[in-house]
Amino acid sequence: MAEEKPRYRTYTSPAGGWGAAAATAKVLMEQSVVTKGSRALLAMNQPGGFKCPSCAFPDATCTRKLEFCENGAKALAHEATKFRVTREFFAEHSVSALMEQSDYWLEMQGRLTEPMRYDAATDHYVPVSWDDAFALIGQHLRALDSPDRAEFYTSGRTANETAFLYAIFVREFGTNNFPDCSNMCHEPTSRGLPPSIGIGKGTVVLDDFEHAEAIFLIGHNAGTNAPRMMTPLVEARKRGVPIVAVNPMPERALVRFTEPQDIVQMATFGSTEVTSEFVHIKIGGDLALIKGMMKVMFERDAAGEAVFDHGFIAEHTDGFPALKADIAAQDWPAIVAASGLDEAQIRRCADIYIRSNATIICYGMGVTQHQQGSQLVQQIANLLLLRGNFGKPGAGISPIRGHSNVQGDRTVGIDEKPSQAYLDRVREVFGFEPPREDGHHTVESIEAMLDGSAKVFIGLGGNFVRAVPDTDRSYDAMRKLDLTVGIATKLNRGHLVHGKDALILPVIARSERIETAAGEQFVTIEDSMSNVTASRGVLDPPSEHLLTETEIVCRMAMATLPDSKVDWARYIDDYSLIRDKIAAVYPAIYEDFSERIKAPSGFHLDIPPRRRAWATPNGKANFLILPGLAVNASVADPAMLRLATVRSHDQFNTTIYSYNDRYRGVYNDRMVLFMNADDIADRKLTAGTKVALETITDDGVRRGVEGLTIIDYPMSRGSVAGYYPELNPLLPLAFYDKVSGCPAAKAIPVRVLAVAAVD
Ligand SMILES: Nc1nc2c(c(=O)[nH]1)N[C@H]1C(S)=C(S)[C@@H](COP(=O)(O)OP(=O)(O)OC[C@H]3O[C@@H](n4cnc5c(=O)[nH]c(N)nc54)[C@H](O)[C@@H]3O)O[C@H]1N2
Ligand SMILES: Nc1nc2c(c(=O)[nH]1)N[C@H]1C(S)=C(S)[C@@H](COP(=O)(O)OP(=O)(O)OC[C@H]3O[C@@H](n4cnc5c(=O)[nH]c(N)nc54)[C@H](O)[C@@H]3O)O[C@H]1N2
Ligand SMILES: [Mo]
Repeated sequence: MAEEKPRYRTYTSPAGGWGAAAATAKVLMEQSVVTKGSRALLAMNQPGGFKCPSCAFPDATCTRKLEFCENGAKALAHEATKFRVTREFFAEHSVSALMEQSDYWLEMQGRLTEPMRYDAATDHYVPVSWDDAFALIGQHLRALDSPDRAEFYTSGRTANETAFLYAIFVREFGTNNFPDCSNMCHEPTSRGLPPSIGIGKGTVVLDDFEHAEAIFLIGHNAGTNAPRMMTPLVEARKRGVPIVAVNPMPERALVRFTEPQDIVQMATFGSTEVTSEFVHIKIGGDLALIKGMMKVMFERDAAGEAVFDHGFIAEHTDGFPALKADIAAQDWPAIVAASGLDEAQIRRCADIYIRSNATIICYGMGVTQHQQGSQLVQQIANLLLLRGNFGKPGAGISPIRGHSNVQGDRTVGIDEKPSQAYLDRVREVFGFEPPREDGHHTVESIEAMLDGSAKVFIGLGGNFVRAVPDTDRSYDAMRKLDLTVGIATKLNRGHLVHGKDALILPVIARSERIETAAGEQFVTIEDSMSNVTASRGVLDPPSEHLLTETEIVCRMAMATLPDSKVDWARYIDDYSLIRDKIAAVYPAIYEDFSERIKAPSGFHLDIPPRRRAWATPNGKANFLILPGLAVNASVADPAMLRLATVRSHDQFNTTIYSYNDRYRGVYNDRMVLFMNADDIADRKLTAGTKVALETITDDGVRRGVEGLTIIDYPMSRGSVAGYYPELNPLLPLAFYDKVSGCPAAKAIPVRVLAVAAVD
């Protein structure tokens, strides 16, 4: 009998390489789309083709033969799948029965094929005509006593054209309630950076990686979540550029990587050591590291070394004396304790930073998803400002965004706190008065559902209930609503945890052709480095009953606003008319949109810090202070561990592609807890046993997750990790960054309970 393979085994090969090539082939086979999928992959991220529906990392258009990665291939294969969810499927399975199935099972059923309405009498979804679906939405929205009783969610796959119109529709309807996935993701960048450098976006472009003299990667897992980023990193490393990775988990691709598209490396089983300095930070310890590095800089400056760019600081910044005072107030024992690092390593990091004349700092969810994520992002900007690392080649700040168009959606109006200037432009261009008060972000929208003030939820993409914190309370919140609408490609839990009335509206996906009465249409997206490019699908949609997202938005508007000032019907067929309106509302960045988008590699939106121009109230870049060393509320419990919820290599957010996490050596299981050997021993536990986790809070709500298998993993001490969304029940809704509204999905205070002790 064949021996069963262990579920947990250390992955010793380099990341990427043949493992990635094999995984690409496997997922195309699983979804039965080998020929169709392979053909589509050739058009991915190519001029005239479509943009990868996975992450937001830019592609070096025109310079490489193929521009996709293993995880882009998974996203495509799952979108192009041959499996279908039909009316017969819904007739066979009640909603209660579907609730018993896993997220993975729901995903594997395939593409949605026609609009469906929930029938409470039978507890089944039943077919509904598009006309009746829109009529139901219009009826519910018009019946509300205030437009603020509706919540309009957006997930970041939505293209610019659709997101722009959705923002216009919702504002003409009368609210700024725009909870969106960015609220849970890089909102600390969008809100934290404007007071600091005058824009809530990254300042580097791909070309800067070729000129950088040092690269810092703080709190993100590029090999899994932005695999195309490995190419510039490997190239920089081959040039001898120091790469510092700051992470509580020694992520495999940060250590060793084989370029799947480097034929020589593939053939020779070669690989590149990516990180020159691995910084094994405690979860939540980054603030202490950054302040420690600055402390070294102030010490060396005091000793007469040329450490700071004094000319830049004098001409371009404000707040340097306050920063100096704040750094002087931190002592080494506290810095070492809060970061979990040796003083010597912090000094090495500072030295790498001081020696480099052009530094890029990249960061992800390990930085943003903390209770003071926005202020932590500001400290990264402080560090860069000290050496004038803005507005020169090879330098700048580089948030690694998530969804392919999450940045673009925000640029074109998905914003619960819109600027008055934008609202004025909307009034001028469309002729209605938009609401001026701030709306709800994601956490506030759940609070409004819980207190009964919200009545309607419309989700343009995404899987809201699985993505948000406090799963049990969020399910209750959703079930109180009068109407929930899921505009989606795939069935997900968000469609099963629903309001009294509920609709599932299936859409044409990114990789598919959009044919309208005006001919073939394309959409545009903005990547993480502010490049705007066109995306044209190449595949046939999976069913003739699907609509485009744009048509759905227009028809929701037509059904809701009979006296609308906007000629919605025109935009259904001709997307260039939408782009003309985007240009009219945003003349400074989108002037001549329709012309400029004709360039094969699109165009770059203006980022003023690249010119050392600062759109802040004082016209300077500002050093902003976060006193102390902690980014999360302290907890006085000696048994406490800090939990980070992370993605596996085989998922895209709430979409689970498989139960494996190859680079971390986990197979056929997602209910695991990554834990340091000493932390396991201290608790008299052993690897392989099952435990429960409980959140430490004082709000009287018990939050626990049971059945987690301990994995002995090289985590930093006091830090544990497990998978999102399975561990979302542990995240208290109240633990969020008050500047940006971003829920803390990292550094949750938890204790481990031996299973026998649970109940
Ligand atoms: N294949 C794939 N690609 C994706 C996604 C996906 O799910 N699958 N999701 C997309 C989306 S929406 C996003 S936002 C991005 C997310 O991409 P990432 O930002 O990489 O997201 P996470 O998986 O949450 O991983 C965060 C990393 O931060 C580390 N970390 C945790 N806590 C801390 C801390 O306190 N300090 C530091 N320094 N590090 C910490 C974790 O160990 C982990 O390596 O990826 C996008 N791309
Ligand atoms: N604990 C914890 N929670 C987290 C995070 C974390 O790190 N830890 N990360 C947060 C982050 S960074 C993010 S971005 C959010 C993600 O939150 P969401 O964006 O809401 O979630 P996704 O899983 O990306 O959404 C997947 C669904 O989108 C639909 N979909 C896919 N493609 C399309 C399309 O082209 N059009 C339409 N209309 N629908 C489509 C499919 O039906 C699919 O089921 O989760 C957040 N939640
Ligand atoms: Mo994200």
